Amino acid sequence: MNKTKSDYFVKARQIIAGGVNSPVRAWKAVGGKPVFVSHAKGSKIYDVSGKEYIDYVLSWGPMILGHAHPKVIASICDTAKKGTSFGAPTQAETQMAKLISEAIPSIKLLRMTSSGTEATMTAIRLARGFTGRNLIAKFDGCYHGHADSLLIKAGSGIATLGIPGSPGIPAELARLTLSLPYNDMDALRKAVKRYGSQLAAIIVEPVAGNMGVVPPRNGFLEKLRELSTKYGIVLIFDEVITGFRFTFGGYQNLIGVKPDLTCLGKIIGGGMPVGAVGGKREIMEKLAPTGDVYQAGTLSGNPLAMSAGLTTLNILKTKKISFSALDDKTNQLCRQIENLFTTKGIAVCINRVHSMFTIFFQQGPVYDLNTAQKSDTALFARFFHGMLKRGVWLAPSQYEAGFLSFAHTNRDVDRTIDACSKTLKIL
Ligand code: KE4
Repeated sequence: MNKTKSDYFVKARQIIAGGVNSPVRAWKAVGGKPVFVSHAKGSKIYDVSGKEYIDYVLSWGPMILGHAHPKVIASICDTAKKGTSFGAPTQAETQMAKLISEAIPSIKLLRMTSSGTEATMTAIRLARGFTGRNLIAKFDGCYHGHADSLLIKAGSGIATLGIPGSPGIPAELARLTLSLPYNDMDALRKAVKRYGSQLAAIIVEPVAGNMGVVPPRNGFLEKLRELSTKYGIVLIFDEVITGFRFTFGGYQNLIGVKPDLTCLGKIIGGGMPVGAVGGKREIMEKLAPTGDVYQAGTLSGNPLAMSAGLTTLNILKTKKISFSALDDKTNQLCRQIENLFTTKGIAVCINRVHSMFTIFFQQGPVYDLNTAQKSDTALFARFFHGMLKRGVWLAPSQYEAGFLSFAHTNRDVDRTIDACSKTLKIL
């Protein structure tokens, strides 16, 4: 029987909350019923009816080599034959920690987790345990996973303490998080002047990807580093998206700003469940069992995730891989899309950092959450569906990042431009 996609979603919603295991997959931001996927290979993803799409979501970032890379699949299969989880140390975990530490020198000691959320949650607890302070600061529009202390909205004024970003988070806890405007140096200075000695940590996406792509302004991260050092605040770079996305290392390697702790995820797991937190030895040693800051995980450092991650990172480390070529391809795509919109007379602002990008449906510039939210999300939704119909799978939200992989070809770019040109005719 030829099931329609709505049948799959109807069935899923009967037994899975919202029909999905992560909210953004339900396509609430763009409307319509989500496409169900059957498989993926390289730069392509296929729905249950067999339709092919050029994939710019890449599972929200991890699939930088493209889907089902033969060496990654082989490593998972070979590893699985030897058992899938032991709950005991393995050499692969040591190899992973060594590889990450060599790639990102600020990471002297590391702890694996099974998600980015666990990594950032652990980093916050570590910073609080290390400093003995309770307050933390984040930035509006940055997402660090769904731990209570990080699902916080900005308070009414710039330097007022946070309010819960979701029901179920106690106001008392929310008040321990300050949420500041991204890229706003004055707000940062004022907040640190007022709360500096009480702040355990400042956590930031060094390149924001969760309000759409928003790069740091010149000097913003350097100022963060300077103020964190001055007030003894633990500076945490959330590199869950940016880790190994732009170079064989973190964004920190490119700008020469060293955080005290770094959170990783996505790419380091090669598509398997993964996260990691690492950084200064004196902080990381606070973690149980050497220290008394508790953290644990049944599947942390899981053999399959280590195998897929090590294979992925070792491929990224080879000279055959050219991150600059990936950047050029992404630039080529974005420039051609921009030209099409300009010719059509529709205002878009495309933010691109290396191989991640967002097409904001507005004049721009977009440099923080407030400016990002000026976008025409209804027009974005129409564009999303128009591109989907023409075989191009974009992120189903204006406030997400698009990604290219090393499997994306010039022909993929040409087909995407063609789909864009045809979509603009009906937009
Ligand atoms: P996970 O718990 O989803 O592995 O990682 C949380 C996380 C932490 N930090 C950053 C910068 C992140 O972007 C994420 C998760 N990213 C989202 C998409 N932007 C994952 C997609 C989803 O939530 O389904």
